[in-house]
This record gives sequence, C-alpha cells and structure tokens, in this order.
Amino acid sequence: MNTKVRQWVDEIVTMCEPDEIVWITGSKEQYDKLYEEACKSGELIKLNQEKHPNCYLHRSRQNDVARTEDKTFICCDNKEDAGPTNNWCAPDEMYSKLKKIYKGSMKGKKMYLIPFAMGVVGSKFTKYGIEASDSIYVVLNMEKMARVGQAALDKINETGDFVKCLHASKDVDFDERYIAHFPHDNTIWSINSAYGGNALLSKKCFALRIASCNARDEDWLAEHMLILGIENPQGEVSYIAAAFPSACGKTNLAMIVPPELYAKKGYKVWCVGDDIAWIRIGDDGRLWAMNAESGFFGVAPGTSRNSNPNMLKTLESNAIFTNVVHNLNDNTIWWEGLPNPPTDALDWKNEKWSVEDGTKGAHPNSRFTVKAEQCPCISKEFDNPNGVPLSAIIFGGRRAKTFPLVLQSKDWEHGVFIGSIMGSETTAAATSAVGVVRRDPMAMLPFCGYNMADYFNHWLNVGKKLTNPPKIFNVNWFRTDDDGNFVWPGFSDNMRVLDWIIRRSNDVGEAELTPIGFVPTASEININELNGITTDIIKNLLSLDNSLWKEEVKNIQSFYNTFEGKIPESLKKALLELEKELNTKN
Ligand code: OXD
Ligand code: MN
Repeated sequence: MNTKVRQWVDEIVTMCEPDEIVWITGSKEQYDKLYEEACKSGELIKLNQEKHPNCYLHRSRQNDVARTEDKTFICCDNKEDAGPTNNWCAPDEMYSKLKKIYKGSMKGKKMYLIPFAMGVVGSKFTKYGIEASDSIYVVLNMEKMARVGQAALDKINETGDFVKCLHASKDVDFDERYIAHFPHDNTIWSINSAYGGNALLSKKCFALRIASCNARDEDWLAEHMLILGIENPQGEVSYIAAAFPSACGKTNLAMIVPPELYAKKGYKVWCVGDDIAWIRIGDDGRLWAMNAESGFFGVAPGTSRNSNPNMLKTLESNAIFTNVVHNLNDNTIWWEGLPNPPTDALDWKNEKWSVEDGTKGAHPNSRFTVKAEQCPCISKEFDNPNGVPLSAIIFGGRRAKTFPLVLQSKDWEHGVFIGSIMGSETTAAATSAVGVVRRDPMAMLPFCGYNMADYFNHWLNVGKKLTNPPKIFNVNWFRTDDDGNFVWPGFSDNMRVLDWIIRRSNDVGEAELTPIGFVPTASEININELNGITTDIIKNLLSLDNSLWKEEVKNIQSFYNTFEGKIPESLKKALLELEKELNTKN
C-alpha cells in the first residue's frame, strides 16, 4: 500500500479507535453481506422484492434530515479566502477541536474504508478519494454515487494522490455536528451527521467544495450543474449544462421527456448528470463537461409520472429510499406526488400515518439513491472519459416577476454577470418569509470552497481561454400571475425553451436586445399543441418590468457590497450599465 494511504489510515485509526477495519473492494459478495447486516440491525428495511427488486428503506434520525450549512466550514489560512458566504475557521483550531470529538468515536464499531473515483477510472480528469466511515448506510449509498472499489484503490496506490475523507456518524449529536473542509490538504472531516449531503463526502464536500479549490488552481470549473444532450432529428446531439438552486427542478430537467410534438419529429433527450459537472477547457477551445458522480441522490416528493417519468423507471430496482412513507399494505414505499396514498402506513418518523392526517408522510427532503446507469435516457457518453462538449450553459432560479422565461447573455463576461446575480425566491415550505430573494450565484453559494468574488474572477479567466465558448442563458420557469399561479406549464414543455437555446447556440433564432440581454421575440417560442398558452401570454412571460428591475439592481448592489470591494471590475461595470439602461428606458 502507498505510504501516504497507510499513514493516513494509521492516523485516523489511532484517533477513532474502531474495533475493526473493513476495506470496501466493490465485490457483490461484500455488498450482499453488508445489506444483510444492515437489515439485521434495522438500519435498512428490505422492501417487497417482487415489486422493488433489491430496494431498501432507511429512516434517519429526526434531527438529521438535511444539509446543515451553519455547521459547514471552510478551514483555510485566511478568513478572507473563504469569503463572506462561507463559515470560516483556522485549520489548526478546527483540527484540534474535532480531534477531541473524533477521539474513540468508533470504539465498538467498524471503520469502513471506501476507495472511490470521481469520474471514470483512468480518465485524466478523474480524481480519487478514500472515505472512512462508521456507517453501512454510507457504504451502500457510496456504491451507487461514486465508482467505488479496487480499481480506484489501485490508482490511489499508484500516485498517493487522494482526497482524505473522514466521516463518523458518532451519536448524530446536532450540537457537536461539523462538516469541515481543509482545501490546503485535500481533507474533509464530517462528524455527527449521517445525512447524504453531510455524509456522502464524494458529493458536495469533495466534488464541489474541495474540487472548486482544485479547479481554481488547475484552470477548470467544478459546478453544481446538470448535463443533458438534445438529439435533433438528424441525430446530432448538442450538450447543455445548467445550474439551479435546490428545489428548482434540476433532476427533472436533466431527464426531460420531449412533448409529443418534438418526439414525433425525432427529438430525444439524453441525461449525462443531474447535480455535479466538472468542466475542462478542451484543446479545441470549447468547454467539456463530465458528470463526476455515478448515481442520483434525488428528492423523492414531487417525483411523479408528470414531473419525471424517467426517474420513476430508474427507481424500479436497486434503490435505497430514505425518509419516505412505508406502505404496510404491500411493503412498498410512497411519497407526496405519487397516486394512491396507502391506507396502512408508517410515515418517515416511523409513526402510524394516513393522508387524512393532513401532515406530510414523507419528509420534504426525503431521498432516493440509485445508479445513473439504470436511467432509461442515460447518455451513451456518460462513461466517456473526455466528457461532452458544451453548446450552452443555463442559469436559473425561482422568480415570480422579474426574470423573463428565458434570456441570452450578451457574451461570456455578461454571462458571468448573469450567473453572479442568480437568486431564488424562498417558498412557503422553506421559510415563513415567502418571496424573499436568496442570492445564490451559479447555484454555488453553499458549495463554493473559496471566496465567491475570486470564483467570479476565475470564471472570467476561463472565458478568456475559450475560442469557442458555450453561449450563456438564464431561464425562469416560475413566473406567476396576479393570483400567484405559475403561468408556464414547465416540465416537458421546457423543451420548447431549450429548443430556442439550442438554435441561438447555433446563431439562429430571433431575439431583441434588452437591458438584461437578448430575449426571444414571442414567435420564437414554439407553442404549437400547447393548451392555454397564447402568443400574448408568451409576450408577457418575456416582458421586463422596469421598476422591479431597478429594485433588483439595488438588491444586487447590496449583495456585491458584502464582498468588500473584491467583485471583479467587469461585473461592477455590467451592473452599472444595466442600471443606466434601465434609467434611459424610463
Ligand atoms: C442536493 C442539493 O442535495 O443541492 O443536491 O441540496
Ligand atoms: Mn445539488
């Protein structure tokens, strides 16, 4: 074994004092045994194997159901390098605080050592990690989310280069929960949570927070983006990467089913990824994106035949469900959004539950974990070690009134500006302050491992190296009418907007230049066979309200001010220009 691996394992074993160490090899026999053990201990419940082959249900602790941003830290030397959007702690201080909490935390337990690859093993873009964890649930989820096993370990042993991920569920004690990142030594320490985003360290911790720092230093982009390919009737596929804040339908868009109108003509959509894109500058001056993960860890409620039929098919077998409703009628699962609520059921808290109770049976952040290869529309490029070339990048958010259905940035720099001002209005489910804009630049606010002003600058620098950059767009599926109803039907029909985006990426399709960028002329959005949507409604969805935009500019200005003068000049200039143009319009 590589000395760096041996040293690290020795260190964490001495600190955590597990009874036993188990290396995860990736073999079926080993996983079978682990499933058996987890069912015996009650950590997993084996579901109806005829209806859901190889599927299991897990319930988390009630205090451990979501990512905990206030317990998530970036531990770099200077506070300024973490920036105003991250919690910061000096590395030495965090290490010494956490060492006390880890001390002896695995006594009486096993430490599983999970070697994994982010990307295809052997690709020059792939990075490797080892996660040490005391949780079988983590092992079994990691098997789906990353490329785990001996092949990854062999690569790690060749170079000694890996991200050191230490996870202990310990007592799942909320007060002593920490998700700490040490970018200078590629290390992640997570303790007292077993929730996916806090415990599957390959995902947000490695593939976004640590990788964004690596990407800054190595000239690439680690982004919170889905990747999809749109195949036209001639068989040509154009690839798009898209960033949306949580709860804006990223997974649904990644697997969109084109409406009849498009399907009949021969359009197809292929999913490459639903959450994390690692994007490199190609020798051809284009951007190339790959999905760093190998599975989906998606939100269950709302996943339905209407919103995402491909995901329902993906979930028919080999899936782990967390915090959904247990249907006791036939030992299956259910969540809000599916038909036929069960009559005899336990909710996510393991309590008797009926839809008539008026409470939610599945936790709003209940999840499924499943391998991407099971998705009926998975792209044949999913395993391509070079990734796929991007024609377009889309940003978006949930905005009731300000942003139009779609716009195209004037150029790369202006596109970075559009990404930097992204935001989403909070929904009633999330907070009592409905409609408050939470700025979430590039959907990376909780995931950027360094100062976001430097991150914007990095985006600008990457653009300078591209001779054939993807075009940058912004979409907003969430405009509402005066009664608060969504105007745009969304889901499948978002294909009509993607259609304009692809055409614009090929320099066709008409648009009008507005203060905020190019907006399509109404006739450019195909509304054939779309019930209830008229050209006037499209005009309205594409319109800009000058006074709301003036308010928006003020709001963006105060967000920029939090970076204490570090925002790149060209973004400040873009904001000033926007303000000037809004003023001349009125
Ligand atoms: C996720 C998230 O879990 O963005 O993917 O919160
Ligand atoms: Mn995400």
